[in-house]
Formats: sequence, structure tokens, C-alpha cells
Amino acid sequence: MLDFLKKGLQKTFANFSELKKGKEKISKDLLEEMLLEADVSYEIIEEILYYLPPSDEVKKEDLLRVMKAYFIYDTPKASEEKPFIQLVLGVNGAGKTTSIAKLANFYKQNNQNVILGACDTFRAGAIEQLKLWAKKLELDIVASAQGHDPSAVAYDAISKALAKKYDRVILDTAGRLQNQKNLASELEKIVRICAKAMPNAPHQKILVLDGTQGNAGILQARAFNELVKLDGVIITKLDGTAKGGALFSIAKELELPILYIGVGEGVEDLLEFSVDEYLQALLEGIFE
Ligand SMILES: Nc1nc2c(ncn2[C@@H]2O[C@H](COP(=O)(O)OP(=O)(O)O)[C@@H](O)[C@H]2O)c(=O)[nH]1
Ligand SMILES: [Mg+2]
Repeated sequence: MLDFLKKGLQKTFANFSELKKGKEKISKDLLEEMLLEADVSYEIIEEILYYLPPSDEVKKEDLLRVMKAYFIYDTPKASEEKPFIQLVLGVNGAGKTTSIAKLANFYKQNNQNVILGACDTFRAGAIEQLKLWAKKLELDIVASAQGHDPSAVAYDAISKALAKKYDRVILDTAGRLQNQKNLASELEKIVRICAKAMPNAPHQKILVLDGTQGNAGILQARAFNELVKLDGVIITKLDGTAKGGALFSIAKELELPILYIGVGEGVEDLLEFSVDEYLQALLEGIFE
């Protein structure tokens, strides 16, 4: 599943291969250099080194234990509610609309009925883009015109899903409005209206983050988390860099589960994120 990451790390770590050939343990200095190459932030590298046993050499199992501690958070809620309402948030260009198409396609392939809600009514292009995906993937969609109230679209999509017994609703949203205050009140209103259409909706508020953005992404995520309490994140565009070390900062700073990762522009390019597989790929790169 994480072949793309393994390949990326192989390239990243190629310079080190002579130094660590066949070793069960590596030195802390070498580990430090390798993690920096893999885009793990310096602050986190120092922390990892601090929590490792006080020997100059690092063993794989110790490193795994210390690294795993960065990915501790509640497991995401199961999608028991029907329809299960997902609200997708994030700044312009993060990859929301594309990720929604990928997710919807994934659910559809698992025999679930999905309906999309085009709640990014700020830009006409945004509605069109989601409509195009819906057409291509043969998905149902509720949309209105540019400038219309996005909450009304959310309400209609959920009402339709309830009436027609859909399994899932995925709501797109705008990433930018005239100003931050407008965005805040709009998102709060969407959340409030969702709950009017169906108690406890939206069941999952997902932030889409551009994986190439580093720290800027974390600042955005904090801002969104303050506006609406998030349940998880999707990290996109990991195909470009494919080092993956930045995921430590995201997991640590946000304390939110990484639900999926985007690894390309195609509809199949979405992977369910598994901490174990991710750390396995990273450790293989470091030790083998
Ligand atoms: N390489 C790559 N590009 C992506 C990925 N996800 C989205 N994109 C691209 O990023 C751009 C913005 O995506 P879009 O879904 O429109 O972002 P939105 O403004 O948040 O809805 C588009 O050109 C997408 O094709 C990804 O995982 N990998
Ligand atoms: Mg969009």
C-alpha cells in the first residue's frame, strides 16, 4: 500500500546505504541525519533522540516505540449513523474537491450509496468541478448556484439522503470567503443547519491539508479546529515529495487521526492511512 513512500524513502536514504549496510543498530548521529533528510522537523528529531535509551546506538524496536507515541489519538468514529454525514473543510487548493471525489468513489466501490453536496458556493468553478466529478463517477449531487447559501445545499442534501435512504453524504465547502470572520460564521452555520436536518450531523468533520505545505498547514489546521471541532484529517499531495516525515508534526500538533492520504490527482489515488504501515516503511528505509 505504501509503495510510493518506500520508493521515495529509498531515494532519500540512498546516500546513507553504505553507512548502515546490514546493521541491526545505527548511531544516533546517523539517525538524526536520516530523519532530517526525510523531512521530520528538527524539534521532533531532538525529542525522539531524548526519549530513546541513553546509548549511542539505536535499536529498531526502541525507535518504533518512540515514534509510535506521536500517533496517539482516539480512533475515528465508526460510520454507524445512516446516512453518515461528512463535512470536508480546508483552504483553497488543499485538495478538498478532489479528495471528495476519491472518497465517494471508494465508498461506491464498497456498495454504498453516496450523495454529494456542493456547499462551496463561493466560486462558480467549485460547483462545476464537483459536478464534473459526479458525472464522471456517476454519483448523485445536490447543487445550487454561485452565491447561494451553502447551508441550504447542506440541508437539501441531507434531507434527500434521509428520504431516499442514502448511506453517505459528503459536503464540500469553501476554503476562503471575503474574510476570516465570514468564513467562520459560514462554517458554523453549515454545522448548525446540518444538525437541524439530522440530529448529530455532521458526523465527521474532516480537514484536508496540503502535505507539501509543512508548518503553514499546521497553522491552518489549528485555525479550522478552533472554528469547528475537527474529527480527522486527509493529507494530500504526498506523491510529490513522498518523504512522509512531515506527518509526525501533523500528528503531534493536531492530535487528530490521519484518515486518508492523497497520492495523486487520479480518483484511485487515495489510501487509507495506517500508522503501522507508515512506520514500517520508514523503519525499513532506516535500517535495511
Ligand atoms: N499531485 C496531487 N495533486 C492533488 C492531490 N489532491 C489534489 N490535487 C490537485 O490539487 C489541486 C487542487 O485540488 P482541489 O480539489 O480543487 O482543491 P480544493 O480547492 O481544496 O477543492 C488540483 O489540481 C488537484 O488535482 C494529490 O493527492 N496529489
Ligand atoms: Mg474545491
